[in-house]
Amino acid sequence: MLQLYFSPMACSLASRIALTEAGLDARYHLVHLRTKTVADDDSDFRGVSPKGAVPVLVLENGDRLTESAAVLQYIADAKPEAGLAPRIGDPDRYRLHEWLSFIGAEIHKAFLFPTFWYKDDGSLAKPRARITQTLAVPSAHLADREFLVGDRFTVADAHLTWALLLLRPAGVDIAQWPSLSAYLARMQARPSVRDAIATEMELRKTVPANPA
Ligand SMILES: N[C@@H](CCC(=O)N[C@@H](CS)C(=O)NCC(=O)O)C(=O)O
Repeated sequence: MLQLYFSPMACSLASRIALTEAGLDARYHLVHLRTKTVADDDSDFRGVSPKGAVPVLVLENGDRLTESAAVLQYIADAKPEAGLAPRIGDPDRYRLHEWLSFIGAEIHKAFLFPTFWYKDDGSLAKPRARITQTLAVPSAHLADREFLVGDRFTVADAHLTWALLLLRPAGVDIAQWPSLSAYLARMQARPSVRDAIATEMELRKTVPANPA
């Protein structure tokens, strides 16, 4: 069985959504990110991954995969019939990769990560200015599309849904982009998304707040 190391409402939420959409069973291990400990047994999370970051997906053969873009594509390819990623060789597969990279680098690492880890210590003015420019890209793309890639839900949508959810606590009101607000509402209406959020919000009450 696959295993996912996650932290409540961290970027690993996208992997939980993908696993749920794929109908794949998995064992979930909660990680405390600030102390880098695994809640199961208080062990050092860096022993699982030296990166000390979630998500970590433990594969059936025991190998450990990190990086949301890789983990999400692995989950999609583990259940191709769920259609969570275009097949390899389909030109849209590169569009999927394009979006996963954009969300991971331009929204997560360029904005959410510093905002949640460094709080507002005066160094965040530039990322705050830039995020408006960044979000104009998916906003324009989604103005006349239901999903990021093709005409069905993919793991890129799982990733963007997580990022949009975190923007509000990061101080960005996405109401200024009606297509993004409408998209997030559509995504939150999906049972997989709703269930994943409900599970992690419940767990979040029991653990210290997580950075992004
Ligand atoms: N590039 C990685 C970033 C993963 C990441 O930064 N995860 C955050 C949670 S959203 C984390 O675990 N941070 C802890 C740390 O970096 O120390 C990915 O896309 O998966």
